[in-house]
Amino acid sequence: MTLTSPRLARHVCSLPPGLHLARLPAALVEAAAREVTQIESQWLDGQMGENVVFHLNLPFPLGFPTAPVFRLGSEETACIERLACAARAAFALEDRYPLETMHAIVRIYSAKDGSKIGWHKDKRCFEECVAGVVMENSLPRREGLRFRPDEAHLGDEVGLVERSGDGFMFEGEARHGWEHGFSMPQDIEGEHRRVTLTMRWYRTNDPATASKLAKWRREGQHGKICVQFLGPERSGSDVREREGTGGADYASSALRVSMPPEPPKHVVPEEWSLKKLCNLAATKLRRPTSTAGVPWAVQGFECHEGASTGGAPVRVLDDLAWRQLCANHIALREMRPVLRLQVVLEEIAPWVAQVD
Ligand SMILES: O=C(O)CCC(=O)C(=O)O
Repeated sequence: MTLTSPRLARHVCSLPPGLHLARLPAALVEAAAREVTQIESQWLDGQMGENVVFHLNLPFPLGFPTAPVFRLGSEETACIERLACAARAAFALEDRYPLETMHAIVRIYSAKDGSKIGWHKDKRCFEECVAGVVMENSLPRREGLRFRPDEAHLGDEVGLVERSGDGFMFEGEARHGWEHGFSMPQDIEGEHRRVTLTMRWYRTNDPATASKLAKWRREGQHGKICVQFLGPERSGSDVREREGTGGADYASSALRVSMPPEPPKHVVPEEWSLKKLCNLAATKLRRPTSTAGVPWAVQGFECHEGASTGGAPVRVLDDLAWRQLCANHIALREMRPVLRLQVVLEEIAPWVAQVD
């Protein structure tokens, strides 16, 4: 393995100073890519964002876990972890950065939803060197990560032409004087994907980062729960609008509330009251579009997840039921994946709504 891949360098005009390239073993990359596919089908359903992600070892941001975080040593991510170690060795970072402070993130970009990552520089809470590996790039022209200088630096925007197994590491000017990003080409059609593994290391000499790291190690996701509001069910009515109509307006004759195609996730403290959760749901639902203008309030939730509820759907209309649902969810599901809550709405009299 060499530190500069002549094949990659041929395809770019002038790389930012401080960007290094390498090749990682094909068998290891393929095994890691297979794990990504497996995890994607089990854990990553319904993520909203510029791309689909999961983390290894530590979350980012620290203390706000919005996607699964697999511990080092997890059997689901054994090959991805080996690949991360191989990349760390390829760029001679083993003696500089320990595995304990590594934040590795897998990002899946799909042509079908126009995934991207905007222009950015990696945050200062991370150590100097940032490393990455391309696990898959099935784009017809294999467009990859792009770099452009900031206002204080000279150079032309350049793009890597990638193939799976390409590794890169940036430091110095490439890290602090240039931005990087990726967008699916505009004209692309079909199922093409780009899948990457990026590794950064938290700086432990920064007191704020060190204290967040210590909290994460002590508590993990303890005390937090990630919820997703699915939409809505009308209280006391025979008409039940179910989830699964992706992006549709959920409508009954009297009630019409529109939901985004994939509702976002929200991390909330486990001790929140049902009232607080209902208020959050109400603010996240888009305004009613009923021409009749029927006012409504979020009364509670229904949960259909067998693992959380022991089979039957559970209605959560008071604090006791919410506490019970949380306790079951946490006891049964180790990594606290998203808890999907179907909103139960109640109609309220127009004069009450006006006072509110
Ligand atoms: O997907 C990539 O290659 C880059 C990811 C990245 O820039 C990041 O995670 O900050």
